Amino acid sequence: MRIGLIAMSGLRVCDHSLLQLGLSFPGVRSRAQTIEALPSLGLLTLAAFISDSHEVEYLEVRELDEVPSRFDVVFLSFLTATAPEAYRLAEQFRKKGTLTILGGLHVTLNAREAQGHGDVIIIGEGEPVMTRLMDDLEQDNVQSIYRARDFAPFDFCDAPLPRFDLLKSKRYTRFTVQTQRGCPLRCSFCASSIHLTPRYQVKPVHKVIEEIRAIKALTSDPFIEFADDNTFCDRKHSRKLMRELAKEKVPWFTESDISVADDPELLSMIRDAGCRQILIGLEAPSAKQLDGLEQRSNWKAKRADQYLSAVEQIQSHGITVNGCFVLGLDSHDSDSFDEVFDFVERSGLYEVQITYLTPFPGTPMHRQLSDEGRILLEGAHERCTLFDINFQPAQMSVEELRSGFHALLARLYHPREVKQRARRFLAQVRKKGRGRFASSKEIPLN
Ligand code: B12
Repeated sequence: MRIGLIAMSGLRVCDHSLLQLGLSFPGVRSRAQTIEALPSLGLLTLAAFISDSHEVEYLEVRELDEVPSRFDVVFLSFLTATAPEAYRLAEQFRKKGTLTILGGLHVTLNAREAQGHGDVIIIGEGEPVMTRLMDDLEQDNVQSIYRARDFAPFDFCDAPLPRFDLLKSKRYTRFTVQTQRGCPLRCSFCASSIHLTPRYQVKPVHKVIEEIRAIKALTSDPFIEFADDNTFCDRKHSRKLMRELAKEKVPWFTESDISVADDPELLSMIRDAGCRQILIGLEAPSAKQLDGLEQRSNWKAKRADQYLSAVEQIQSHGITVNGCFVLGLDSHDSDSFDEVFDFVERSGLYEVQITYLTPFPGTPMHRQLSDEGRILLEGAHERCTLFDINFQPAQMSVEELRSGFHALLARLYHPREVKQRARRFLAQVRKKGRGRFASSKEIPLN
């Protein structure tokens, strides 16, 4: 069989004024380029289950001028924002007689909808299903739906090496590697891997290192982005991973919760292992605003009073923090924009990311807002970009949220602020004498 793996990568934003505004700022421009540059780890992972007797090709959707006829089967991987595009593409493939298989987070959360658009849909993680799916394809006995939960649970100890070699002829310099899946926290808006996996699990360290070496074999100076939700929850695993990563000498970036700041020894190991930046979902600057957001133990609200000291602790180790804030929470009013700006000023955060509260279909947040009649356009998946509004805020009009967001973005990414944040980061590093940067020119941008 000729099998095409098609990734719907790239930045998606409907609000073009924001795009123009955003793209004129340095931080946002570099992020947009970053987003264009990452291949789909999901598809490369699935490819590892396809035997050599088949021809496999990995393609980004932007590489397609027209829908190719050369494939017998295509695997389409997409997120909510790209679901409408993916469905249109699927329709075109099916018209050409290509068997079209759909999977990923959006399909998992919206299986009934996806069923109408593909010949086959996969619900949940791909790994448990792939062996059976490939057998069925080879025997011309494919089913219309496969659910990961009907198969033996996937264990990261059995994780195959993703087929990074399929990217050989392309010029990628950034790659994703997964060291863990799932998250012990349950934030109401989260539309990430907690919806795929039944439990939090970590990948054996030797497997992570094997993946990094496979990437190093492709390109001499790769940048690694860990496709994790919360890398350092398992402290024993983290220490072992950092020790081994340090030997590989690759720069990397990851996502974590704030508790990583509790462990200075681990922070030193993280820095020595090549970490350039940790992205942390702070979500909001105060306990009042965070109340109820994390649904297991209100963890984020309980941690809010440690935010400032935690940022300083991490950054003083020479690791930049990218603090992420969500705008449009029910506790937010027109003062909230200034509160975020003031917090960023006080914290010395090196990097900031602001996004709108986004009700991804299939999440508790979406169900709540839908029940309250507060979704503006049901089914408008293309608005699930984190940079477009599709809900009625509780204490503001949609226009107030939008204009407050735009103004905050302009303030945060003003070149003067960006420079000042870099200066403050260096000052934190020098004060503690634990980092390695002599001047802002040396700060390694992710
Ligand atoms: C790396 C990453 C990216 C990369 C690469 C995306 C890609 N092509 O895979 C880039 C930078 C391009 C990107 C872009 C965007 N992203 Co992004 N991204 C991530 C991140 C950090 C990791 C994803 C990952 O690689 N996971 C590991 C792989 C192994 O898992 P997986 O892809 O889910 O695949 C598994 C299964 O889903 C399944 N599977 C997946 N596809 C298929 C297909 C078939 C046919 C089958 C059988 C199975 C299958 O099998 C795989 C193995 O189990 C997550 C957050 C996180 N920490 O997880 C956000 C995340 C996925 N992104 C998100 C968003 C919103 C976006 C953007 C819309 C942002 C924007 N405004 O443009 C765009 C959308 C572009 C798109 N592709 O649709 C949201 C998505 C929420 C949702 N449910 O839609 C997340 C969860 C972050 C968040 N803040 O909530 N992203």
